[in-house]
Amino acid sequence: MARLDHVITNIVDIFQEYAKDEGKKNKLNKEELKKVLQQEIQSPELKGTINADDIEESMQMLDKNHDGEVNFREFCRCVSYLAKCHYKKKTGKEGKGGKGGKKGKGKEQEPEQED
Ligand SMILES: [Ca+2]
Ligand SMILES: [Ca+2]
Repeated sequence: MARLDHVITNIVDIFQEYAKDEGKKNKLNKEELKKVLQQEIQSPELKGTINADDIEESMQMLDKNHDGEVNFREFCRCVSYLAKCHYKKKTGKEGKGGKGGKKGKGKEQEPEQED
């Protein structure tokens, strides 16, 4: 499989796998979100960006339509947010948080329209 095929398939698979665990099958509740973050993110850099230990805060950050759960659209935002953080770090552009790891979590929220 080509790399982007792989990435996209993975995003969908991961979401579905965790979302179907309990409650609504097409949404991640707090527990499900926590599991995803704990199990599917290993890099310390990304873990620092969205913290599974502070699940309330992560949920608030991701739950744009305030229904208390993360739907697929919100999950995609989460993934793209992580990708952007990684990109910034790699290129050293913007949010000059680079060099020597452990910086506070990047809290800048983009202005985004509500759903
Ligand atoms: Ca669910
Ligand atoms: Ca939501």
